[in-house]
Amino acid sequence: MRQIICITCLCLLLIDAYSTCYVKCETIELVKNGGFEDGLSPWKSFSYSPQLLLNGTTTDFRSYSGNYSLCTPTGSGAGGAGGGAYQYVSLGQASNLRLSFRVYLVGAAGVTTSTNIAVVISFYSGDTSRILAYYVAWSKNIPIYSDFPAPTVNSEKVTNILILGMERDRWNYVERNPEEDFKRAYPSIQFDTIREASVALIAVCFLGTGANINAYWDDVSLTCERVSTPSPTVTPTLPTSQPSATPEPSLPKKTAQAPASPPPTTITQFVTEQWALPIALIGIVAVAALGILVLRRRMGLPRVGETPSAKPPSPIAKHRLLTEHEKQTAELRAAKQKLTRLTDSYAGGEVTREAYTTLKNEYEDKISKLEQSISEVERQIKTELDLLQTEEKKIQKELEVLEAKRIVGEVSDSQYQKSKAELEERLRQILDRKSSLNSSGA
Ligand SMILES: [Ca+2]
Repeated sequence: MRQIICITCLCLLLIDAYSTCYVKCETIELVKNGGFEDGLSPWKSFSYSPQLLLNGTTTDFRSYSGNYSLCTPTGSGAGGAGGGAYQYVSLGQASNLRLSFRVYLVGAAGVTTSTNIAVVISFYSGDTSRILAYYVAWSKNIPIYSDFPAPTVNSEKVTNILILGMERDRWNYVERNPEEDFKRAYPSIQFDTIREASVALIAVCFLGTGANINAYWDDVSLTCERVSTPSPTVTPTLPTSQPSATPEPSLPKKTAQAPASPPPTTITQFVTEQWALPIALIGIVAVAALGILVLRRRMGLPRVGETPSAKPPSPIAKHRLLTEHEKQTAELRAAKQKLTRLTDSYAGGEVTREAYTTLKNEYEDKISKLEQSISEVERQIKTELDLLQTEEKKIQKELEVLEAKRIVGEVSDSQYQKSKAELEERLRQILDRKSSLNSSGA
């Protein structure tokens, strides 16, 4: 097994060493942690309304790849309630920008009555900024931010684009060329003067619908092509007859990772002939060591110097819906207590009839709204529990089928162990999710 890994690594490394030396353009991922497997970092989460905090959060409830995605939640609010997350990216001398992402829309897609869900890319050049807002759901008369034009209108600084064909309750894939969109939207601005950008994912609901219209995001990617240097480790020892490229004086400060211009072909050939083999050899040792390490981990063996230990169970975080349910139930209890006190005070002659009537109407109105809202949350909890129940049954069935396959010899022992571990892990996640929802009494 180790030999196979080493040979594979050697082949990959040789291909890599040669392609590094010859390929002059490389595709660079500008978004960090676009799959949300490393928590939120370096994304910054934000809440649309300071009154109702609904920051974007990572969740293991749903993911397209890996275990996590970003959930941009929405709430009920006439001024807009929702949230999201954003991160800044350094474009440098980028060309051929390509944006792609997966989005799972719960209950809203395309043109809606009250919900905006979008990826907003802001491009910065000096003091100016220009914005492309890619909507996957829009309420055509309500701008996503108060200083933006309505979705169906564009302004000097904001261009709104509705992405059609989105479907509810499934993962949608979106791919765009923001560079082309930018050039079309802002023909008077030279794209290559843009050096920085921010990518924001956001969902907002503008009415008190109480509907569950969250969005989940995964595999967010913004790539560009940049001219690559052959190999940074050998550059300093190259013959110095060719001066290294200097940045154009008109450009703003370059970031640390901004690459230099490619050396002439003669230098590339020199690097190939003189350095490819030593680089390949160093790489082989490193990658082979890594391969063995990965293999040991896959087989469940501890790292050298590491004592095997059982993974401590992570505490089960309370589900957002459950928190909301508890909060609203407490508010309802308080409102009912106040109404009882008011009625008693009126009966005892402490409160005038007029004050009693006014406050009574207010409390009754509040109680009625809270009761409606609570029953909506309970409905959502029930829906999620039903989904989890279905998924749990499915996995149980898959486990039974797997067991049968092992008995009849259709799967090898190692395949069986691997599949079983995967299924049990999925089952564990579902049970955790159920526990996080379960004390609601819904
Ligand atoms: Ca993910």
